[in-house]
Amino acid sequence: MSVPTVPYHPHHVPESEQPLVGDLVFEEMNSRRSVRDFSDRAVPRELVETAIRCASTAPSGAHMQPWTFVLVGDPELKRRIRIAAEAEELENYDGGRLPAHWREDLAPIGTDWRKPYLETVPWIVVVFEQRFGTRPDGTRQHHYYVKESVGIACGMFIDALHRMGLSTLTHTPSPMAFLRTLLGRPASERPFILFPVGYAAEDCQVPALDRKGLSDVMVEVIAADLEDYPDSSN
Ligand code: IYR
Repeated sequence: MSVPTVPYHPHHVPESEQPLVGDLVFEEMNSRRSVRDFSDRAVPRELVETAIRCASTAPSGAHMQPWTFVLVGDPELKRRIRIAAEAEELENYDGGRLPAHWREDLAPIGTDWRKPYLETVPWIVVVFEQRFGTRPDGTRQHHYYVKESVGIACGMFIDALHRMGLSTLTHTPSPMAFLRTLLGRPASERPFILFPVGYAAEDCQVPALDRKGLSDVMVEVIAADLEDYPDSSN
């Protein structure tokens, strides 16, 4: 049984405008930064819902859409999340759970176990991966490429927030199992990333980082460069 098809109308950009559009998209995405200093300024719930709708347009294995976005605006629940996250991070940073090389790599970024922003922000969105689903008849539905699918959705969520003028941080207060119990999610779901969502604080500072350039992240490969490749034709 196959699904019916409908004509696809690709988002059209005239060829002459593509380079400019590309540059503008890059400028916008390159101006995004992860933020740890948030304002307590209110964010309408609809904006976060829109970002979640954007994220949920992501491609996914067999179109299973194996994600749940848990929205938290309740101050008491944000407080509980902060307390539990800080307990894990205290063990990471000061209890020796992070290996020395990891602590050294984080030192320039200046992070520590304290996560006050978890209470400052108007919203926390915790993205859960659904390891498997449940069909209406109660049987188990396989999910495929779950991490890839949820990772892509999270990237799109981050970009959607940024385009609306909001800020976030990809926070993984590892191990994150506490989020499943704290937020009452089923055993089929696993916390993937916790996103504090809000406006960046007015005096927000971010590390002066450079991004890798194109030549650092891209290689073009042609067959002629691969003479030694054990090809089946020779
Ligand atoms: N989850 C910890 C540690 C941490 C890890 C990495 I990799 C970072 O880029 C930043 C922090 C924390 O949030 O502090």
